[in-house]
Amino acid sequence: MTRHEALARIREIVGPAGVVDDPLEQAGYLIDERRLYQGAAALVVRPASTDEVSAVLAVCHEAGLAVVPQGGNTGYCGGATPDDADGQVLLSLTRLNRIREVDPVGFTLTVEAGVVLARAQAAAAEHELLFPLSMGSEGSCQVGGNLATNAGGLAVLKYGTARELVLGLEVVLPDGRVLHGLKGLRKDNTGYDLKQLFMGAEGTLGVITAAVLKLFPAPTERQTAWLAVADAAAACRLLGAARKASGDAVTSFEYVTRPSLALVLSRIDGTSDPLDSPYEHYVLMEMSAAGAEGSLREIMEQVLEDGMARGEVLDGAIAESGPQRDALWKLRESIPEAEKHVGGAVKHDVSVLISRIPEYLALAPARVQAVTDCRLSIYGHIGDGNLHYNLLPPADSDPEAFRAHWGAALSRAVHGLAAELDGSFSAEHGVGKLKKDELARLSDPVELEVMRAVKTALDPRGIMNPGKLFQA
Ligand code: FAD
Ligand code: 2HG
Ligand code: ZN
Repeated sequence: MTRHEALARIREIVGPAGVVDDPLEQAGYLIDERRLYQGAAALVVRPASTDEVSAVLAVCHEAGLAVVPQGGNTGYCGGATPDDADGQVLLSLTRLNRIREVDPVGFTLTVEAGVVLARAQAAAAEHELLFPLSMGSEGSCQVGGNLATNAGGLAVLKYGTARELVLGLEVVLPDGRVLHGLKGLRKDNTGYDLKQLFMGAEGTLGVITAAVLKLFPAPTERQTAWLAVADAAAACRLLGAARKASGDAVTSFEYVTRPSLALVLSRIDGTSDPLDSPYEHYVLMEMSAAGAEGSLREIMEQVLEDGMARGEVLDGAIAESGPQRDALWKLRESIPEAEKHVGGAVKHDVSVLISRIPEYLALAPARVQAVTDCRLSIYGHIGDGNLHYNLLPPADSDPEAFRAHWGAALSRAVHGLAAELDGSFSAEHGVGKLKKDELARLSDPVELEVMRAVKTALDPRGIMNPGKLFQA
């Protein structure tokens, strides 16, 4: 089948509603969230069912046409953007957006890949249940994209990353065959756990079309506190104490440094410092529980009092209402937007053992300043050992020139230190195009060989998202 014939056949499969021809409409699919990559496509298709995805992939497989899956296009590593050679098929999952089933007895939710994360959360909430995956992009990212990147976010400490929330997966393989894995069993030891291969694979092994997700009782009480802490080591100790004292009710434990908070306060409307004086280190701690009305408040207060007595907590404010809680979360969740206002951010997403966070933070400034002068914006999910060690251009420099000139060397320094401390250079955002050289540089060679073997076994023609994850 020629390329021309294949593209015509794909048009027939999805029909006119399944093709985006208008250049203006196409544009949004061809550039990534961070505006780091601009691509082109032979065709932008939006199949409406698993059968259509399967038929499209069968044609692409036969014709040797590359396929780039795309969910909400909020990814940070350019994984959902085609290359600029005009030869790849951009396959958007947006129309696979049905909630297939909520099972309030088994606590599961079956959704198609294109369901926006916030909609999946709302579908669970209708049954007084919780789908706990949560992140700043939840209004646009899709469940399929979350699973393909094994997303993290704001409640990993309690509920795990995306892959830990999945009981079953439906996947279209590169040749069009469908792996029907939606039984949703809690126990099933019948050989390899194949679904795990596709989560975190960033679209390089197949297209996720649906998933059975785990639900939990919806919390009936939340306590949220904004705390000034002595330093990162104090924050880590406080985390352990809070987990023990609350019977593991700590759902989020987010670290924010003063420069990141200052950015938010100066750039984001409607924000204000909850504390009277400025401090260098903050923690946003949230505890939540189902069915234990009233008791968490006392526990939170006791944890803060004990933390103050040990000198870990310097000051703090506990939210007294829903709006106050939202205001505290806005301070944390607006940091990426505030960084966007500055421009030129060289962003990182490293992880180390929680106990090594202080060591990482002590060593990193000298490593980056040895590359070039820059401003630090450090925050992240320290409850998961995950830091966003973001570097901003000096006040007087051109943001884009800063990133273009220094970005790669700064990232090598930040990632290299994570590797030295036995950590990861990509904790939750994935690899995509942006970090594939780092995967080659920093991964164990045996690990890489096994990954390539899996890739070759499942996608022998290399049509799934080429140029992502692996160097050519
Ligand atoms: P896309 O960007 O469309 O795609 C991401 C990758 O998955 C690509 O490689 C793509 O090819 C592949 N893919 C997409 N759908 C499928 C599918 N159905 N089958 C196979 N492959 C597929 N991430 C976090 O982990 N934690 C955070 O806290 C967080 N906060 C964020 C806050 C903001 C403001 C923004 C803009 C982003 C944030 N992100 C965060 C990054 C991003 O939202 C996540 O990586 C998210 O999981 C991507 O989902 P998506 O649907 O947008 O995927
Ligand atoms: C977050 O934790 C996201 O807010 C985005 O993962 C981090 O923008 C960033 O660097
Ligand atoms: Zn994050």
